Amino acid sequence: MRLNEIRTPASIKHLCIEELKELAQEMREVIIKRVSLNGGHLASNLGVIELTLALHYVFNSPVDKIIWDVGHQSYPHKILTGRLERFPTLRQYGGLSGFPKRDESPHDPYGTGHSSTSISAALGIAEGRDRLGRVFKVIAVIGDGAMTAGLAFEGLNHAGHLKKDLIVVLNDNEMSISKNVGALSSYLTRIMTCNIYKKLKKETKNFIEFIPKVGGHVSRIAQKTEDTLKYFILPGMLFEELGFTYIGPIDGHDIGKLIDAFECIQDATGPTLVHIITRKGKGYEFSERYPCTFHGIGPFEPDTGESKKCQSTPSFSSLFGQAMVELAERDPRVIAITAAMTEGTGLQAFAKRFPERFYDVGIAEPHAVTFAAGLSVQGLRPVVAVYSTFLQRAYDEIIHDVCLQRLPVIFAIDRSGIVGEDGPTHQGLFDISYLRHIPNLIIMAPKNGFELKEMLKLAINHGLPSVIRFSRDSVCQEMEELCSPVQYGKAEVIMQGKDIAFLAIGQCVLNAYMAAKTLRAEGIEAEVVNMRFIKPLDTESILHLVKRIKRIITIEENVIAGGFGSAVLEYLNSAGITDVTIKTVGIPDVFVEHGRQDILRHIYELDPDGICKATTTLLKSV
Ligand SMILES: Cc1ncc(C[n+]2csc(CCOP(=O)(O)OP(=O)(O)O)c2C)c(N)n1
Repeated sequence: MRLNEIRTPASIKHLCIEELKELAQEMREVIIKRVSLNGGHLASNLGVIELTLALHYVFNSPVDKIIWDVGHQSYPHKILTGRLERFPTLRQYGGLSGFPKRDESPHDPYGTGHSSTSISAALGIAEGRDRLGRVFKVIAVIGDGAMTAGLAFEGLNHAGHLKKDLIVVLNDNEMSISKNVGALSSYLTRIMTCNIYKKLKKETKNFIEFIPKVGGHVSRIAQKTEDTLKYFILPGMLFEELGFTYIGPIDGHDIGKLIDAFECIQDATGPTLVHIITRKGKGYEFSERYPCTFHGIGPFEPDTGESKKCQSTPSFSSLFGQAMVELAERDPRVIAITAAMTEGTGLQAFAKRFPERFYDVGIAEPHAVTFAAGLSVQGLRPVVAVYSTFLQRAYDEIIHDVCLQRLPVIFAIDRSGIVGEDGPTHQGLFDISYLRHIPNLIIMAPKNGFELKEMLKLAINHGLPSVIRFSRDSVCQEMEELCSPVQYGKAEVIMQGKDIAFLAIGQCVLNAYMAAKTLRAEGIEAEVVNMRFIKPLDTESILHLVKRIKRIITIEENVIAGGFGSAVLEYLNSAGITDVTIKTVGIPDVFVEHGRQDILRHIYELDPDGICKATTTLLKSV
């Protein structure tokens, strides 16, 4: 059977192992080709092809619910659940999402994108099922990286207590994006290499025969040996103690073994954890060799694995990484912290140069923040490098552990604004709104690499909780050339004008500047102000400005509600200034879908065209 004949997962149920293996090969080719064209999460998907086939072979989606943690590894699942034809549109605007999405298919019972939600969600679904007397299976598939988060442990803890019928598949490839870290990761490695396991594996044809509580003949054998086994076999004791029946480790690329395991446990009672071992990037030499590079990748040449992107100017992330190394050379108090995003946040060079001052805490953003707070109590200057969307997890820690105590923790918030193809779970469009109202916090946004470094310096020296917010983009050469000293709480005028003023922050300064240049050719003189500080707002400059210019457009890549534009409006209102017309350009009250950044910026009128249009409308209206 060919892949394109599969309309529903039920079609694979009559296939033999050999046919499933052929299908696996075909799925690999389809995924490699598509990701090489569209970009996406390659290595994680290649690692779960056999698992996905085995799950769909044994369980009956969509009646049975499969929840993919993070969801970045759901491409094989999408292909098997009727989305092969749409697969060429993967991650493109209007096309298939790169993550499971409830409104995309009934086979996606739960949307994911952020890590470590699957166990809690699966437990909730299982509890809801039982309350309503429904009958189906619930399976959460979670990676060893995602398992490092507190949320995953909270789910395990509660599952062991509720004792619901629930299957957790732990997909262990020893990798998060980069090498997995932490005590749990070491524990899982010990399970894999455990001598007792090896011995047992040799002595028994099939380890699954020893699984306790699985019914029938197998169950009887298992029951007898359960007590001895439980305390004899070290693997999985941690999970057993948490109330799970532990099964594994199982070779996650052996479809036959996976099917046997799932068939054995499908009617098991209580929570069951199936521990499978996979290889990240399996079946494509470049992703096997460089799983981290191929975790999430832009378009590449499939024959060579070479990236197709020719980046002429550096990204904000890499400039941040450079600045961190330079500042740490001079100031021994500087510490870098990441929650499993060393590469994404540009911290590789720092990690190499200062391994003893670098912490990858695992996918544990709340812990990263409170850990930083603790370090700062000792007089250190921890910099938490984190994506805007993932910092959402640590809201209370920012307030309670950092700002309330006025601790000098610095947040380097990367991927602020529109991030593009990863879609609504990853857009960084809320940070200004979830941070601006917190007392004691300074919030800055650089327009170029120079300002980014100056702001970092300022934050380190100032000793107050500080945020530096920057986007996923590369810096623009034209902006790089505009460098004036960064002064605390002060804005910078980069183009004088008289008809209208653009108050912009961060990356938006570039588009405001481009729009102002276009408008100038049409005889409209716009003043472009790089606000630099969202908090404290440069009210003095705004006050001066509104005496000269009565029309203002604020521009930000953030939701309008509670954002930077709101801060300007709040100020003008509190100052009793009523003779100024203001338009706030930003994201309305919607979740921004996936698609290229330029397409999304155009749709939300955040590009130079959109700003010109807003200008013309505003000038006409008054
Ligand atoms: C809360 C949160 N923080 C960070 C990320 C970024 N992220 C995506 S996948 C991933 C690693 C996941 O590792 P694992 O669960 O082992 O899956 P694998 O890719 O190895 O299959 C990380 C850190 C995220 N999605 N959510």
